[in-house]
Amino acid sequence: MILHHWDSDGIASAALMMRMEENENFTPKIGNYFIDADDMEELRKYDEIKIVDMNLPDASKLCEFAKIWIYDHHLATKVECAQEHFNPFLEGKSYPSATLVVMERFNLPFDYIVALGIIGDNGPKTRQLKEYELIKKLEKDGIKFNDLQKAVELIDSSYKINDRKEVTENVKLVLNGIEEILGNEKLNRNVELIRKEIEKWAEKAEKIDGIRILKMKTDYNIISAVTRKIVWENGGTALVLNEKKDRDEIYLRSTEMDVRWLIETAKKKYFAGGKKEVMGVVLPKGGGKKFFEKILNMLTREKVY
Ligand SMILES: [Mn+2]
Repeated sequence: MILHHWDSDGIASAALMMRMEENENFTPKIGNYFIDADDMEELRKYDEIKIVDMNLPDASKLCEFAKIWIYDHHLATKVECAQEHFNPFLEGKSYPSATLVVMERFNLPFDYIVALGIIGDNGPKTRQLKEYELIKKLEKDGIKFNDLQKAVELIDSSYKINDRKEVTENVKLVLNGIEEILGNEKLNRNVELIRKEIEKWAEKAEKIDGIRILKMKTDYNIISAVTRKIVWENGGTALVLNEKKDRDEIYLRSTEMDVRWLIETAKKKYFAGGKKEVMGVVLPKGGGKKFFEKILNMLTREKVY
């Protein structure tokens, strides 16, 4: 069994594994960076699990019933019970994608699948990476950077519309080549739906005390894209709440302040992460509103503006 992240890098890394050895594949419930009880139940059926592009805090629990192998590039600490934990980060080296880790470990050639992982995790910043040279060399085989970017958008559309089954099916699609991905009608329809949904919500943002705020309700995984659109178009700070069927989400992005202190505050109670200019928080259903008001209060009361 190959257990992989739901984004392009995870799907492409699973595809590289699958090309070496036919296997089944599995992604955790979208949004869960851990194995919940249902997923654990399903995984218990397998006695060999290869984990790619995920740093699971509970990976060692899998060792109770399976042999595990891990190929990853996230910040991690060594999982001692694994047959192999290959992550250059354990030696202090940062890799731009898990596909590069799998490529290096198994002496694979640099191809479009490896490139999809890099572009998926790094977006337009890919142009600044040393691997960009290798991606440009793929052009002689008719594989253009623009097409790879478009393919990543199509592959990522499956998790954005929250379709877990489609995410796992995309692993085989990736193995069929770039043309197959670009020509996939379902994925192209997804991209259009997502674009409209992002637009619909982003224009509803209101400015209160210098902050653009938005409360939305969508099961699409687009809160980061909606927040980014609000900030890119207006500058400043945007705070967004999304109430989903099974959980609440809060996202904050700012061009004018360092939000890391807020991440630390959020981490005390919820699953939170981010960097200097962004924070994402996942909260239990119904818990979002109160914390949203609390953040808004802290931002305005502390007169950051
Ligand atoms: Mn990755």
